[in-house]
Amino acid sequence: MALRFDFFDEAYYLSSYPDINAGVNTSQGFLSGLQHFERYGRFEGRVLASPYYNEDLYLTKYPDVAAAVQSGVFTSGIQHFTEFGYDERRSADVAIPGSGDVYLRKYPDVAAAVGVGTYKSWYDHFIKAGRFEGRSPTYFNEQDYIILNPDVAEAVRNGSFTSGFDHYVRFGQRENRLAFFSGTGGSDVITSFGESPTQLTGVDYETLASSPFDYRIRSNGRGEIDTLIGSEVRDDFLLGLSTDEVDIFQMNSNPIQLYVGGRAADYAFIRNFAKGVDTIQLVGSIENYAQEAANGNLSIFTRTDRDLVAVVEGITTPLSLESAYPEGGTFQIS
Ligand SMILES: [Ca+2]
Ligand SMILES: [Ca+2]
Repeated sequence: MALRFDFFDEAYYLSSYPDINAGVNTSQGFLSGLQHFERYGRFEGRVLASPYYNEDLYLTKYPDVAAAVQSGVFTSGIQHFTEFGYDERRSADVAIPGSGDVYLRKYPDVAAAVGVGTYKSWYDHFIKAGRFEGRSPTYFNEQDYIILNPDVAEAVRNGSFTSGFDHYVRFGQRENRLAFFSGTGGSDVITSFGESPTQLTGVDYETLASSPFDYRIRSNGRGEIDTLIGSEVRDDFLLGLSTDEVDIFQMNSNPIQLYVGGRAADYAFIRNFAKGVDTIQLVGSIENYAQEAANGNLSIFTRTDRDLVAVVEGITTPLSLESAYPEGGTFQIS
């Protein structure tokens, strides 16, 4: 049994447990938080050892570990993780909701390195290298977060954080900072997370630094079936985007409705939608769309072509107009 502490984060541990922090470097204390964690913390259920370890996710994902904790073989999931789980590649989903295969899809060089055994798992790469290289194991949109948070951009420049994602995981998600999650030109499963409001878009786009709510679109959803999974707080699902292709008078943008052209072969499947809290953004006006409940879900079609745009899980009554952004040609329903 080789103990694994690579994922341990000294600053995170000490700020999570002030009592341990007070004992470090005192006459009766410890040399470091790591020393405390190694000797005592991992047996005491001190599970806040890293922003990239989530005890609840670990026990939910692995019922055998949960049972072993229940019967007293281990005091906590994190004890199991340090002794066995890390080496058993059980790290696939323990870091952050929605992390995992995303990392290998986004970074083929990592997939290759894991394939030949240089790293045990995507998590092993992320912990030892990726997090210091500004890589993210989720669909968190780094560029958007940096553009909208100049103070974070500065903190990343001066080395206080390895990336905007690093800032969001440690602080931003509890500071009510808007986070963005966006996909690729293929079919994606995108999970947002955090205690801050989020925006989810299944397609690939570039945000304009000069105008953060205008986009240059790299994929328009045609042929894509994206699953967008909201968090427990407010999520805005953007299924229509205003773009930078403004007219000569700079009066109107050229809004793009995503997921049209392929009828039922392209749409966004929206999960965890909270009516009255979350919103769906579309192009044009609400009269252009038909909303129909079937099989416990709500389908949204374009009225003229009956082209499926969205299926909203668990919603059986039509959504109503919440707000509109006429300059961008978009509106929001909830
Ligand atoms: Ca996509
Ligand atoms: Ca469609």
